[in-house]
Amino acid sequence: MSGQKRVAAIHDISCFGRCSLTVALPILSAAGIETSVIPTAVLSTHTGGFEGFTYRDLTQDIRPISKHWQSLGLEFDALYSGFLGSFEQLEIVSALFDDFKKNDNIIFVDPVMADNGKLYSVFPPEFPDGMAKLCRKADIILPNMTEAAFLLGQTYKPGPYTPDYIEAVLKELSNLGPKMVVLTGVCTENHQLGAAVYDSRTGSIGYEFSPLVDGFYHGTGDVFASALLAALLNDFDLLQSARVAVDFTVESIKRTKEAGTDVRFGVDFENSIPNLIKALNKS
Ligand code: PXL
Repeated sequence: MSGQKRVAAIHDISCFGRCSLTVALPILSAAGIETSVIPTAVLSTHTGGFEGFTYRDLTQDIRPISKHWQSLGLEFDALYSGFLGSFEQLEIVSALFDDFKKNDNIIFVDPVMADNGKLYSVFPPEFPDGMAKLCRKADIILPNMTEAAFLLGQTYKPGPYTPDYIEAVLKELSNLGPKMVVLTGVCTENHQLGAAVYDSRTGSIGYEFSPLVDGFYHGTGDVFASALLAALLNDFDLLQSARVAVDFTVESIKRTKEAGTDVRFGVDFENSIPNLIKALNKS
């Protein structure tokens, strides 16, 4: 496909607390990418730290939406999935990937399910096996270090990590199926935090770091993944895309920390969008 790139973003809408679609849609759109959405659920807030959130499951809408799109002959440069709420959704999204896969498009799976050594409370212990199955269909996956451990059925090890450990994890994740792996939340002995990338087609491994900013902010995985996809679709290579995504995410976290915002509200990525666009125009 030539001309403007088009993505299908398949995530929930958390009405408050910047994450999933309320992050993916503005970031991809700002990067010049036509972004179609399949909302998988509507929640009043995300599930990370708010009591009493509402949850309307939209599983039954996913297949009719994708079948209608197929009947229209729509094609996508990337299919981007994030938080998926059930095994049934994993199966339906897997079938959707089969329906829209082409030789030259990207299946981009962010296996959102865990952080800080723990599976999110909404998921049963077997959920990572289902997510690992979906990852087999992906061209690129972007787990954080906790999700990587769950995908591989290994015990989570807190950082800092040695390059040998990171490189083994990257290769084992790629053995699940995806050609490319981006590992996030990679912390080194030098108090840096960032991403490690691996492309199994060339065997290349690279790192992009930033000085560690303390504190845990919700939705930063979605901010990072959306910026990385935005850069890839603007023809940056995997490592350059990781740099763009690290810078965008860290700048957004720093601004949010300075403002003293409740960490559950997500990060102020909105005011980093001008710099994201500048970075994307520097090709
Ligand atoms: O940011 C990931 C995410 C997305 N969607 C929902 C979530 C979370 C993380 O907690 O709860 C509903």
